[in-house]
Amino acid sequence: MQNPQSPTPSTLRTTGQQLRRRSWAEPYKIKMVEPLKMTNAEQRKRALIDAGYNTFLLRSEDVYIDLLTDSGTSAMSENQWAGLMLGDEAYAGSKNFYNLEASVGRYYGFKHLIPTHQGRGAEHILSQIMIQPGDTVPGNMYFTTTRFHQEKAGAAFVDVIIDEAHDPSVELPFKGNVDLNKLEKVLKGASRIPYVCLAATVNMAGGQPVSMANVRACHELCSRYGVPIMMDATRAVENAWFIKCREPGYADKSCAEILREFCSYTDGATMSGKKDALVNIGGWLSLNDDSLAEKARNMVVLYEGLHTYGGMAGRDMEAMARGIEESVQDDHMRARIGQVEYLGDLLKSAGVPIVLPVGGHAVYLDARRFYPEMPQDAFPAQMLAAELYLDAGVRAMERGVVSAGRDPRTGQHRFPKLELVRLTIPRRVYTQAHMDVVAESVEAVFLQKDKPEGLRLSYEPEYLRFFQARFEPIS
Ligand code: P61
Repeated sequence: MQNPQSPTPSTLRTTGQQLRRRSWAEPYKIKMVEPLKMTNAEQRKRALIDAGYNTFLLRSEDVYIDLLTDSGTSAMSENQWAGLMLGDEAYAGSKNFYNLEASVGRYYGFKHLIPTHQGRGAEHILSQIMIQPGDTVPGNMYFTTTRFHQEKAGAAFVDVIIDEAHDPSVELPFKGNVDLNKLEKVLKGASRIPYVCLAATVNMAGGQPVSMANVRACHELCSRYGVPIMMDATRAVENAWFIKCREPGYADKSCAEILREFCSYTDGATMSGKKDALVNIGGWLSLNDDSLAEKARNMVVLYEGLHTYGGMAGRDMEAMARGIEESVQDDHMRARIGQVEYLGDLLKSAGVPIVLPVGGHAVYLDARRFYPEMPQDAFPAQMLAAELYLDAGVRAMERGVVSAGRDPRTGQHRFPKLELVRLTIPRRVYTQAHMDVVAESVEAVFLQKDKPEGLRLSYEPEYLRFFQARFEPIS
């Protein structure tokens, strides 16, 4: 798919007087570096066994290129670091809270801001104040922590994303879209729907965006049924960038303008500041409704902290206020999404099976096509993430049957259609050369002649099992 916005070609004259087109480069230079430890195959094998074949349980010092997540792993700017020194650590009414409130109001447009320690803190509070046992919450594909809090509050989650989102090979510009027919069916049929949960972008589908036309249509439909839309705004700026690049009528609008319009079709949002907002910790819940916001403020003091810090230090709120402003800059987004696209293009041209089109924060490998013979209950994606680590010390994340967990009613594995491994790119951290190394390693693993048989669970925790589960090889 052509991305009209990504290269801003300038022309450079070479000595031969030929015109050569150059694509973009990052809009920053590197001021401080963090050394990486190199390991050999024997050390990695030992580390993997110690970690029970779970990349979440590896020590980060044993990892060469860490693509586990883009969550809290971004590099902050000099402006953000300077902001840390301006932390006002008063227990109540920190000036940094008001800066954060202003920044969220300006760029996202919501009325009330309730800070939380990270995204799941906001999800917990939202679920507790809005959901009653027996409710139904429709959403455009599940996310692990989001669905967990909805189910814990007594709701059943119903997936209303378009069917194509479950097929890694279908190329559509807005594969995160809600299927309006599916949604209307749920709106008509379910006894009580506290809200529709709309993620932008959709993490588990491969970082796929939602179009402006789709969120507008959702808004119209939900308004008819009197049901609010609560957005998962974790990567909404990346979503806005895709709208700019792919949706007719938005090429000349800024990312910031698009984000405001998108949010205007929703009634509130949960946010993990650890992604788009370029900070290492923090989150928030935003609401337009006054009485709901009052309930949330009552809850936040129980679980997070006072309503003017919600689990964050003053300095962290300042870094996030500044990070939000940087996150909506077009030059930043062009480089951010461009780097992900670069890795995706390398893998695509090497014939490696990936989710198409390449999404916002990560390239997703289709583990089923790496190991076509392996049954899903031998955890192909978990196995693939382990093999990638063994090959070159690249850490990735399983996003398949392990992440999907067990159905709380039947206790059986939930078998998702997508059995993926996520190569997640932290913001402003790695170079193009790192991406080249990753692509070579993934290709080598794809071409391996001796395919592993898979894994079996040796320890399974009760909640969100993928974080702490342990495995051993079947053979
Ligand atoms: C991630 F393996 N994401 O992608 P918190 N919504 C969305 C997220 O992506 C998200 C949260 C809410 C993580 C961290 C993580 O199964 C996992 O600030 C779209 O992490 O609480 C987090 O935000 C929650 C990794 C979370 C996982 C859950 O890597």
